[in-house]
Amino acid sequence: MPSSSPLPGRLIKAPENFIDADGVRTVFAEARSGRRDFIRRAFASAAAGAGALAAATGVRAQSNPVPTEGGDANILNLPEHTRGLGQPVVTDGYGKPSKYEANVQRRQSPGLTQTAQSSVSFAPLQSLFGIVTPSGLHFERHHQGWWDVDPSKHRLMLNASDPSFMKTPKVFTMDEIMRMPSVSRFHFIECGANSGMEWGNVAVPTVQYSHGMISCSEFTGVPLRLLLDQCGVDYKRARFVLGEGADGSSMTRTLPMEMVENGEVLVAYGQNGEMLRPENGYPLRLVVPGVQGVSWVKYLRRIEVGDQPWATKDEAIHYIDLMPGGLHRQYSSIQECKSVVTTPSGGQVLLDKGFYNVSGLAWSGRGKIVKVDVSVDGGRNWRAARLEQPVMSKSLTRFNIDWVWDGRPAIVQSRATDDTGYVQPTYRQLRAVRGTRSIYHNNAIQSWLVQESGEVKNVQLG
Ligand SMILES: Nc1nc2c(c(=O)[nH]1)N[C@H]1C(S)=C(S)[C@@H](COP(=O)(O)O)O[C@H]1N2
Ligand SMILES: [Mo]
Repeated sequence: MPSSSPLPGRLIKAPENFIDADGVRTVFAEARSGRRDFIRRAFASAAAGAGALAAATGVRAQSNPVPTEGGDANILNLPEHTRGLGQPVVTDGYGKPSKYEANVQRRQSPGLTQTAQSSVSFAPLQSLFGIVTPSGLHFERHHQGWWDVDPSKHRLMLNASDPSFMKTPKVFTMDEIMRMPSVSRFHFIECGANSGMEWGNVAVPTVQYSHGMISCSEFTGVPLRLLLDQCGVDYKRARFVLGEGADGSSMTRTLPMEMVENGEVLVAYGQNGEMLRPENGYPLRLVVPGVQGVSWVKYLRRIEVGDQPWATKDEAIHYIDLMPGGLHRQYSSIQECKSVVTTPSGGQVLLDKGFYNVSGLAWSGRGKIVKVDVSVDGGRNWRAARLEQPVMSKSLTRFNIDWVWDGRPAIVQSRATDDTGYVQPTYRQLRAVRGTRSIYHNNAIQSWLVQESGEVKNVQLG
């Protein structure tokens, strides 16, 4: 920030706890009785009550202002940690975040799902820096709960729907897979249903719930192509691949062979330098760059090759897009170019006029981000944000831009462009093609209204 700039504005971080245990029970009861806008109302009442209070207390602790006279006690009085002996090494064989960061948690959206086994937890995007999602904060989507699978007993089988498509079907142990030549790549995974609650109208208050079904990691594994080559696949005839998970959800998804042939699809065991977390498919999962999360089969136990798509339950009944004419789109798997401002974002409060670093994330399932424009006036004027390095294909990209808030209402938006030239659409443009009854693949421009009070609200422009 140049020294001539106004003072940095202070900001209350988004309240992380909206609802207590009682609130969650109420929301579940309302959901069961079929009331439609239960999520929005639950959030609204919770934010007005406990949430707002917690936030107000939180900001005092966070900002801890320097006194104008008499000196700063935080400098003048040497704290215990300067005078005493610190903790020894290996207090924790596996380290944890600071206790002061305990509020940064992945969270379930109250009332969204009826069971916690077939559910979603959202990553706290408002609290993260850069592009990597810490593994313990990675969003989760399980159709039938997660397992900690014993890697010594886990097997990956490769076979074909017709014996003539594959010379030698094989079974691999984890040990065999981990001894093969590996690659490590940064990719985002986004659930196709991310932002899905917002199709019809504004539904959730914070970026954690509107966009938190995305995460980005460095994945390590073996290109699936390598395993198929070892089995002697007839690529002329076997044009499709099926991945199958070992959990009770029978998660099975078809991939076109082109995605595998170019070496991008990985059979991965590594995530951010260590083994996958159990919640994310330990010990083996598919990494399918650019494609919606459901195809990233966890607890991967079988790959089948065939000459046509399988139309499994997760691609015939679920993960289809209802179009305005009443027809469904099927196999719409690529996550199109999208972005979101994570600060300032819904639930946060700007306390002063002045300088703010507007920061956010952009991504595209088709390649690299080449540009992110930011508007603070609801899309009338746009300025190009700085893209922070590294900018990688089918990965998250961090963007930042300076903004001086003059204290008047402002609508903050970001609009990403990828290297195919595709520009992220407005809600109006997206709904003109897709209608309002979809669940999946909502990549519309997100709007955050900064009110005169400084409170930031999720809004949609007509
Ligand atoms: N075996 C298995 N794989 C699965 C699922 C599942 O329930 N079981 N859920 C899918 C869905 S819908 C998504 S969005 C991603 C979520 O991956 P994560 O939990 O690592 O974030 O996993 C996919 N792979
Ligand atoms: Mo998903």
